[in-house]
Amino acid sequence: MRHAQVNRNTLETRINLKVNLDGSGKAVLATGVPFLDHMLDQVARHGMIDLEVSAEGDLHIDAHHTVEDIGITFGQAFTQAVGTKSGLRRYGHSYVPLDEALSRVVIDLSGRPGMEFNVEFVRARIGEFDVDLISEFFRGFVNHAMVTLHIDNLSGANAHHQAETIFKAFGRALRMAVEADPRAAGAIPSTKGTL
Ligand SMILES: [Mn+2]
Repeated sequence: MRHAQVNRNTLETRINLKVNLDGSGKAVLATGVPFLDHMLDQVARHGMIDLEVSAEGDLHIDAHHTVEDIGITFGQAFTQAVGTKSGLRRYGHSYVPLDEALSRVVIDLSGRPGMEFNVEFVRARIGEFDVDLISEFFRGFVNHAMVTLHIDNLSGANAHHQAETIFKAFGRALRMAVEADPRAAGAIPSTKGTL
């Protein structure tokens, strides 16, 4: 089982996160940000990973620190859980539609943080949730998971749908990238011999 637990405490947030990359899609989420819980539930379900997140953040200011720091903590736990990446597929991609919305997410467990985020949300807020925080979440993840992540929203007329297709496609791309490649015979998937 590839799993990890990270506790991350700052003056802004206290986060406890557990991830199991070989899970069954079970999520236990109490981030204090209901829309983020809804999105992380998609990552777990469609990524077939088990995810437990509890957070106490400075929500009296806004959700910024909490969302960003959960991305960071998830990235740290992911790095631990994925280990040397030997025998893995390394690359993952997915297209996910939801009615009129369509997003594509492509991931490379490259060992180098990099993000291309091409998303124009049709609204600034989804309920109480500020859509700017979605890129903050992924940037936090990318910087600590040390992955290359391309996120493109290709269509959408509803911001909730746009967000949901992004998180679902992210989960599915992640699942593909961390899957064992039965033909790789445990080799590191790089001609450099390291990732
Ligand atoms: Mn929804």
